[in-house]
Amino acid sequence: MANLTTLGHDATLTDIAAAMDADGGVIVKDLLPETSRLQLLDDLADTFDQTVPGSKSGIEHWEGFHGANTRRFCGLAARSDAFVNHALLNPTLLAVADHYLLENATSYWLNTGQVMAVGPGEPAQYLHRDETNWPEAIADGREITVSCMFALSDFTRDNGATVVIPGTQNHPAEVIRGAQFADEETAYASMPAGSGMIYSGRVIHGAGQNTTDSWRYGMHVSFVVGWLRPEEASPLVVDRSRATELPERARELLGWSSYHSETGGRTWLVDFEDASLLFD
Ligand SMILES: O=C(O)CCC(=O)C(=O)O
Repeated sequence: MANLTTLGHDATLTDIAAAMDADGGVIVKDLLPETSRLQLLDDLADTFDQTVPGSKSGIEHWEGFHGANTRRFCGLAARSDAFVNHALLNPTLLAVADHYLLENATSYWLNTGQVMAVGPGEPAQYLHRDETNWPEAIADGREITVSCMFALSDFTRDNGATVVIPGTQNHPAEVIRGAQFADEETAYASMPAGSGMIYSGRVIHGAGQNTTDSWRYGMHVSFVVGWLRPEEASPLVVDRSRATELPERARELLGWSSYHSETGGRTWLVDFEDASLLFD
């Protein structure tokens, strides 16, 4: 079995980037303060209870990906201040996103904030790369998306801890949807509740098999370069009145701001102006 490095809450960006460069992913303990983790569980409890396990897509390939006994839902910034203040604006995660994504873009935004709760008896998800969502944009050596899987409950090998294949972030750029690796190449993001596994959009990974009778409660937060369209249409969910209540940086990350490329291109404007001016 392979391993991922586990770092403490006070890990520096240098430590985190060194582990990510080596393996494609790194576990940071206590990435979420305990009070925020409990608040998140409380804020999301009703939606969790109301969410029917399985895929809403109706598309065979996505049904397999989403899992028949996995509960998924988004719109977390609309539902929880704790999500905004401690996950979306998590300083460690933003420092990592700055480090990898600002090499390839002048800004980035939220790709998705998503509960991924793997239920009892769920088989392992097929292995994939997150960047596969933008097949037209993938390129060797270029990071377009960075993710974090926050453990809202303990993650263990038995309950579906994320499976990661360290080193595969350096394999050639190609669409990966389903791949096989030997046991000795495979790591499991086993981590205590409150930890986060921060990982490259290029590393091959997937949800593990849950052989227990309880739920593995994960929350995925990912960012994507500002010149690509995110998976989740955040500004259509976090409406303007909710956005007004949020810190400016949170609003920008949720799409209430525009993209300005280094060479002068401008997109996602409101009547030729930066979308953030709506709040002036
Ligand atoms: O739930 C997990 O551990 C990973 C899931 C995942 O990678 C995904 O659905 O994109």
